[in-house]
Amino acid sequence: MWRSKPAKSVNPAYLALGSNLGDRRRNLVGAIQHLYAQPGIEVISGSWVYETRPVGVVGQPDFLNLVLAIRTTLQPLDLLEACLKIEKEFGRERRERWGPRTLDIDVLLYGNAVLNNDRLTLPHPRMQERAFVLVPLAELSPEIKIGEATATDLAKIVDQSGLTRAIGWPEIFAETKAMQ
Ligand code: GSY
Repeated sequence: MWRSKPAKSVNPAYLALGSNLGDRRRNLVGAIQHLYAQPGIEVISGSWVYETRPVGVVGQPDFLNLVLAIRTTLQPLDLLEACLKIEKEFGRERRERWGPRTLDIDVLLYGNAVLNNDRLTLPHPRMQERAFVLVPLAELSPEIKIGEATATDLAKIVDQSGLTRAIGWPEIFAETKAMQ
């Protein structure tokens, strides 16, 4: 008897992108373009791109950071793999744990999933301390919960002094489309 395959579930997720080496804007636009082209990922929207002071290793260049809202049929580890593959295409070498990078893509949230294994922790373990993640996330989804608190509540209590709005999402979206 012929049976149709069960439909894959579609899950909301959030990705944080950052770059502080090379042509940072081009790195982000290129990464977003790759995400648009990725089967199983639908990019829904993006935050402002922020110019941000580095957290962790000081003395490295400032970052450009943004957060993307996506919908995906990929399972969390497959989504992570897809992000790592795109990072690799942009020549990222993991030279220094907290050091400079051409492109970083972190999976922040995947629906309400709570996961803790050697490859992926969800929600992202350091997102609650990072203004460069919380501020753009709160912009996209003010009420989204990270544990018990909303992104907006958490964004209010982190130090936002190293963040400046640099490029609006419509401009980045247009550049992504022009690249195709
Ligand atoms: O974990 C992301 C890489 N990263 C960043 C970043 O993306 N932005 C800022 N401002 N500081 C950072 N430190 C690290 S590590």
